[in-house]
Amino acid sequence: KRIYNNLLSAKKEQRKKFAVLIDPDKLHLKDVDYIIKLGKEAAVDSFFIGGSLVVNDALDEIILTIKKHCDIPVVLFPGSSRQLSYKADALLFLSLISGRNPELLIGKHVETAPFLKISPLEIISTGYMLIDGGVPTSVSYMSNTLPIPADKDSIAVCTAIAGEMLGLKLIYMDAGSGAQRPINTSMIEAVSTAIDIPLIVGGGIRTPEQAKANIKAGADIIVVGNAIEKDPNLILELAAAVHEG
Ligand code: 1GP
Repeated sequence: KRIYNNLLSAKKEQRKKFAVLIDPDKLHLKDVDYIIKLGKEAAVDSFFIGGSLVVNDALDEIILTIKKHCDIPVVLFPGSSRQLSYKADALLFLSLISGRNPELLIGKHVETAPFLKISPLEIISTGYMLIDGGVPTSVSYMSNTLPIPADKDSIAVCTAIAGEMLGLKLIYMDAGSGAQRPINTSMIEAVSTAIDIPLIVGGGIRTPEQAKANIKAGADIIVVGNAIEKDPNLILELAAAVHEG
């Protein structure tokens, strides 16, 4: 449980973490080298890999390229049960607890459990909460679920507490990739004070100021994908803002 234990000790010591999200559909293999170079320079804490669809077969190749050049952990953040690679270090075993689609609460988990059980991957059970980010997101469409309204902090809090009580090891609050509005800091603050497990926040974060505000509000890990796809150099400033705490 190397990766999860590391997250727990980082939380205890107030060391905040920054993850770069790589969507194999959006990032070309030829650009991965540059992202890795910047990731090393910025001491990025992990690469999350996944997307809503992933229609190409670059998953393994991207992971192998990362592994060849650095030892930054690679964590699968799967948009579907097909996004599995034994080359990664860990997998977020996502339960979409903000939604009411049984397939994404337990169905897919039953189907994939026997494969994951024998895999070398560290499996980290994660309560995934979709929060309304202003525009309909791919996740919302693909999962056939409604996100939690952006101003309903109490619903988010109760959902996160329920996830923690069910034994989930992480809570991931996501406004969805490319969200118009990232999650309100008031909601992040309310959720982070209500739970003891690490809190991941992502979706629509574009600036170091936003990343810092989320950290100050109680997020333990910040994930950015879209903004980095547009301007990879942002990795340096975003990671610095998060690591400064
Ligand atoms: C999406 O939380 C991630 O699932 C990251 O979102 O791509 O908008 O940074 P962005």
